[in-house]
Amino acid sequence: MNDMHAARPALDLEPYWMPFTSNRTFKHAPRLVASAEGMYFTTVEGKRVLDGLATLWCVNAGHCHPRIAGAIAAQAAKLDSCSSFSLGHPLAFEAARRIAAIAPDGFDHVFFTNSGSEAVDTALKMALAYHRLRGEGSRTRFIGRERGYHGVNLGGISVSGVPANRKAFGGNLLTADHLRHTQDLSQRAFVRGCAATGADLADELETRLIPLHDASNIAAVIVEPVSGAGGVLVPPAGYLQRLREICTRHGILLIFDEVITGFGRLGRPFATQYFGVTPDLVTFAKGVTSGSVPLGGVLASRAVYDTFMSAAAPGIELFHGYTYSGHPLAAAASIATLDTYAEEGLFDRVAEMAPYFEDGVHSLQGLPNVVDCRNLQLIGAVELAPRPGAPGARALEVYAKAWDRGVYVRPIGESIAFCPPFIVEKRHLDEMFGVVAQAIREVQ
Ligand code: PXG
Ligand code: PLP
Repeated sequence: MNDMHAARPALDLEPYWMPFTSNRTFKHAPRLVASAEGMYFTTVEGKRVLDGLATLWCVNAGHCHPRIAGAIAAQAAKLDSCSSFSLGHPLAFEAARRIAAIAPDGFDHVFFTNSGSEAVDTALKMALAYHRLRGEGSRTRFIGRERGYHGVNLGGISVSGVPANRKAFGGNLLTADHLRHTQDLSQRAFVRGCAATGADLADELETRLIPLHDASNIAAVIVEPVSGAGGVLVPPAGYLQRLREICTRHGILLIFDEVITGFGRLGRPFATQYFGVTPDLVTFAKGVTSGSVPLGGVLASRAVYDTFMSAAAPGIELFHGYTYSGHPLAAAASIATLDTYAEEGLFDRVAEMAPYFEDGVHSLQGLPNVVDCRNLQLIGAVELAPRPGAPGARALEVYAKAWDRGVYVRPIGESIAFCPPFIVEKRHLDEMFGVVAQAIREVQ
């Protein structure tokens, strides 16, 4: 037997400390993917699995798109690395221009990071420095929202509202307070799109949090326009408008964390445009490269950017940046991704597929233990009643059964999230919702 046919040594799973994973469980029964194309993963055993979550809410153009893969390969052979600290390369500028071109009016400047978590911490730091430059350095407190997810860095978990992501890290987080989340199944369940009631939940910013802390101490409010990792919570109609009005009245910056909603998830480039509400800073990541190379960033409104350019002392305006900010491979990947979105009309496709997707999500109503179905454009979730004494167990079991039957979706608490790539077809949605329905029926 020559080497070509020798059995490969068994893969050693031990050294990799896996993120957001039960390492002790996973390593007994690993799920390993070898390759992917379009809507499907192929596992190391050769099984095809439909990707119902765009990997982790990011592969909007579908897997291994030849145009994106080709651009990355070509760039790796041409200029593999270049600093953006008092140096540059044309592609990073071009990527910023292309992103600003599809951003909401007035967002002309892009600061690059490598992830959504870094984008969030960057936006929080920009807010602090912005107020200080304007002589309002007492504005240091942030307002987030319960069930909000803003990444895992220390700034992000300070404003996030997922208890498990905060509790092990103690009391030394940034000073923050939190709005209530918008879910209330006694008032709003099985709603298609935005609920007609609940916008008044935004008012507690003005009736409770601003009186308590005083606006002069508050730097920014940060929310996801549609919260994703907190369980897919769609905002009530008018809710985001009210937050905007209150922030404006009190000189508080509004940050939209568009790490999931950015780059087409709601059928427009950003949720900002979908909802017609304009924040002061927008964070993004994921879909900017369709998940192919790590990249994130912050879009700054003209007023924020101009404040730095006019009020900062001569020299560096913002003492912040990452070794890989504006990395050539990420810049090349993002330009190719934006070309792909435009040429294939993928944001319009989201809006086209949304009604069929909505019907699929709501087809799960009436199955055992289903207490809610919700959706907006190409993001949705089904929520199950918790099993007494075993929170989250039902959703985890549905996830595992669906995987075994060749469909990947994500369990979040009691919910199962759906967030397919934009190239999804009706037959894929039939497969995804069919398999999940079967799994829900089987889970007790
Ligand atoms: N903000 C939002 C709104 C996000 O969805 C981040 C920030 C952080 O991005 P990075 O690139 O640092 O992961 C995210 C990321 C989940 C899950 O549980 C969701 C995300 C990341 C990991 C897990 O579904 N979203
Ligand atoms: N730690 C050390 C010792 C470093 O030298 C650097 C960057 O130079 C960092 C952390 C930050 O790394 P990054 O710029 O990739 O975020």
